[in-house]
Amino acid sequence: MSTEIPVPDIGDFESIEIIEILVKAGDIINKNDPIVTLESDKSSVEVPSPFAGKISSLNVKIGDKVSKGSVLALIDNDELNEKKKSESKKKIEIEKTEVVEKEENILPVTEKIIKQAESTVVQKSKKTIPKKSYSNGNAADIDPIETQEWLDSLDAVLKQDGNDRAHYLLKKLTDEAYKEGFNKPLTRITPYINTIPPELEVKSPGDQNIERRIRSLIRWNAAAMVVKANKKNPELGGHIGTFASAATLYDVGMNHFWRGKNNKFGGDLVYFQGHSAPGMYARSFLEGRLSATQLGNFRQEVGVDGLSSYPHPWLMPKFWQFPTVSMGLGPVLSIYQARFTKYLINRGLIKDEGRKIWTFLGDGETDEPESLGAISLASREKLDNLIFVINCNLQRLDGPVRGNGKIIQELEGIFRGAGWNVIKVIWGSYWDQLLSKDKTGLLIKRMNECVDGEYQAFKANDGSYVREKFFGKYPELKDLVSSMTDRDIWKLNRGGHDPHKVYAAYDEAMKTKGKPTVILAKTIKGYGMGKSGESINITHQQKKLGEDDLLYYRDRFDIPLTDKQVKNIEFYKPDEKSDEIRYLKERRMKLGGNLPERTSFSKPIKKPEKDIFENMLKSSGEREMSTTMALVRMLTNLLRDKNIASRLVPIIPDEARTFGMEGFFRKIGIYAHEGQKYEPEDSEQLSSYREDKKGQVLEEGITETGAMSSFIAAGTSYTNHDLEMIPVYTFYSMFGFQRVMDLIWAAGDSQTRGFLVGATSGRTTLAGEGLQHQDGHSQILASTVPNCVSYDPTFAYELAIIFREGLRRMHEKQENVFYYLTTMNENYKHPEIPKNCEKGILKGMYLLKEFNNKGKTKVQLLGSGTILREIIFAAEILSKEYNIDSDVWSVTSFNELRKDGMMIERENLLNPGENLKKSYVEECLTNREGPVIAASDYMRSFADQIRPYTSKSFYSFGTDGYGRSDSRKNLRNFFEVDKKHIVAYTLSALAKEQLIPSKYAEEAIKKYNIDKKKPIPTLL
Ligand SMILES: Cc1ncc(C[n+]2csc(CCOP(=O)(O)OP(=O)(O)O)c2C)c(N)n1
Ligand SMILES: [Mg+2]
Repeated sequence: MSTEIPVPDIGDFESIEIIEILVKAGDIINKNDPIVTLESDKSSVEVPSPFAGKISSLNVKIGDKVSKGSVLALIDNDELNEKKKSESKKKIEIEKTEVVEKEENILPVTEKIIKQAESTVVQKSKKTIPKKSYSNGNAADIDPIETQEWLDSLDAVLKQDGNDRAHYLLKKLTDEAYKEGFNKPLTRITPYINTIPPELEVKSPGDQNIERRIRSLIRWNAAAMVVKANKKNPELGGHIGTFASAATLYDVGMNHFWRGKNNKFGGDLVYFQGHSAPGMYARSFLEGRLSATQLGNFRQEVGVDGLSSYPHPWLMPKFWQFPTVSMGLGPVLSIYQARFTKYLINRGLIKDEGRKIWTFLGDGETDEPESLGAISLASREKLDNLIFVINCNLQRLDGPVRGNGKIIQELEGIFRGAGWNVIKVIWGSYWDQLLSKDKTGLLIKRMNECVDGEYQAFKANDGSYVREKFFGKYPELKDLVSSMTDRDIWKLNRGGHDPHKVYAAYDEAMKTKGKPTVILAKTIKGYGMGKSGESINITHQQKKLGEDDLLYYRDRFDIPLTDKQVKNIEFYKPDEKSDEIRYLKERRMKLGGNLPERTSFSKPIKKPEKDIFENMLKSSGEREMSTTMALVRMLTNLLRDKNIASRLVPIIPDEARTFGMEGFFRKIGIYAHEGQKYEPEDSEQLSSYREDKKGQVLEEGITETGAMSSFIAAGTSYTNHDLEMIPVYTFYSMFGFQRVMDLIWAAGDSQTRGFLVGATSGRTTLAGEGLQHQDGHSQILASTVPNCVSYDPTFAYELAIIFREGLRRMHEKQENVFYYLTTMNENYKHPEIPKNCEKGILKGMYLLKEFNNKGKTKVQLLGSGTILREIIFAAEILSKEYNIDSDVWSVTSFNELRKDGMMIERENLLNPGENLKKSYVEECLTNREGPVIAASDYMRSFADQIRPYTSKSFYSFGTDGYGRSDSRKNLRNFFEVDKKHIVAYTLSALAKEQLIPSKYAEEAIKKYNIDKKKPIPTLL
């Protein structure tokens, strides 16, 4: 029995054209296999078959217009049941093999390595909480006896029934209080003490003496590296204070937690705080990964084997993984990295090995909106593979981060409010005894009331100052420390410098499930630098230490160097056989490998066969479409290529419908880690909003910063996950480079591979949207990024040739470039690809048309993007009405032409005695007649870039100035890039060149009503 396959609900559309038929009579198909592709001027979607079976007949052909309910084909039901049965069997088999494969893939050796790594993480031993004496720490307590009764009850519950029961009761109490009208929200901020009480701390299995010695050596070498460089040349700069404050935070991770990448395990990913780079180099030096010469060449990268100022994968491609020094980028990039890791796992593309992403940032860095702006995504997506460590040294560059408040408390509230697990590491072990000895509650009270400006001052002074200013405020507290010397008081350490506290916090973070963790560690900026730079406002900038300071630093950290060696600022590395070096190497070996280290073992992706692009190379006939639509069509085709399909990562910040990409929702699904818990209101429709745990589209919501971070995560997957992915991030072109340029720069530094697509581009093409939407400069911004390859194509075939080459370069040849393509929303017909133009399309220009029949005078007309069409119209008018011949060039990329021009010019200048080489622009134009007229929908400087590479007179036109709303026609007239202005300006240019009399130009200006008095649009 045959069943009809009808067109499902396609939303608001009627009479939509069939542009492709994907099955024929006799084909046996699966459920959801595409039958036809429908295309309106707004979107392109495949219609899937609702059943499996054998197509018995097709009822439509290409070019037919269909609406909801139109019958596309008949499918044979007899086959249906058979097919269904075998399909479900097959499915079970597939599922089975997947599961089996997954388990088998985890080789016993891998398990061993993972277990070994985990075994360094000691399991928490259950300890009983000793009875605490609660007391009146709150001066506002009006009935201490009643308070004590409540506290005793709590104590009893905690002892008998544990934390969960206590938490339940507290919640019940608060809920009840709210019901009764209690209107003071309970704070998300806990007292200014460590989150993990000493009794619950998991102890480090490490040898603390050796670890301290190693840490001291790293401290010395890191500081020496900066001082040495600046002694050589004070221009070089550098930072000592940042790493000095963070050394313990890094050391504990390196010795015990962060697993390296090897052939059995993917490795943890660590985003190091940019300014702490010297510390990472210093450790690598001890590990034997960097030489003393390299350390001596810190911040010297020209002509010597030196080290980058900060983490730059571009400059140290085997070492650094993530560029983090532009503050705020590390945090947001790492959140999306953690999310992308889960995406790959949920899509079944990589194994879940329990890898973690660790991110280090400064407390000052949290001022950046990028640092905190995406933290809710991390908890919403339950990123328990993500751990932030915020080094709260209370200072940034100029002074305190929150002199009048407490940054740790502020951040605790923000992160806890956003749903993170917060672990505060404020006080070191020396405080434990004092805290337990204090029966008055005043110590916590005093800790709570002091602001960061005071805490900074305490550490800039000495023990007696702390005694007087901190403990001295309450006589009870003064008594508490009366038996301690000033030296003892000075020794009261901060949590972030205490390896035990740090270990316990990291251990807890590793075990946290279902949410991300932030560790707020209190430290001292410039720790150990003494009077020259500890906890003082100028610490951040301190890069020169005098001899006395260096000697103090050596003594402070027991570095076995003589005075003379110190004065020479020598690095220190103990013998390979020393306990320290053996210990350090053994720890890394146990943890599976080096860190940081950048490698890639990904396999190249074969570029798709030509036929995937074939229908884009043909004429669209009478059909009009935009290049954005052509792109969507191309991506739909690519999803049929077995090598490419699963690797495509379409990324969109809430604009899929604008770009006609909603067809992807049904076809490949929107990634959602929890799947879809609701039936979408449009579930009956073809482009229903379908969320799926295995979904492929990253629908980011309205965040270009987030979308760009996803682009970088996907585009660097070849190194971070050894798996090549192909991100295609499509955005409103105005909200791309202009909005997230710093991230795009970081994408270049990270050697990201992928396609950025600035859709709805061009200052006059996006007509109605106006000033803040109309982009006339993203191409120029793109030209500033060295490894960004950019094009502004006009026709579908150009786009196809460029895209295919992009895939070849990035994924077959594995070149570290990324592409920027501008596409438009203007509909027009697309011609068939002319012969022999592929090379020109890729190089940046090719001859599209010649008007040769008229004779006397000729002009070279160059057009890019949509303005090429104005140029073609202008060429026709010049030929028909003025007898002027022209060569019309399609310029696909002024940016690429400029790169070629620069290169050739430089080569010629470097080889003065040799025959001059021709730039590609010259090659194209030398034997052509007449001046050059070049125009685009971008600022004039876009076309101006090639002016130096031709000896011809050159006139460029573009859209300099602010955009505004109006029709395309009016806008092109306003910006003087329409066919009329091009005709008039061409005639004027020819007159200036004395090739025609000026009266023709004057007449044209009059004829086209061009107002000579109208100011240039940049002034309007
Ligand atoms: C986007 C950006 N703005 C400004 C700077 C300059 N800068 C470098 S370090 C620094 C202060 C950092 O303070 P914090 O985050 O607290 O780190 P710390 O050195 O104290 O650990 C500033 C302003 C930068 N690197 N990036
Ligand atoms: Mg700081």
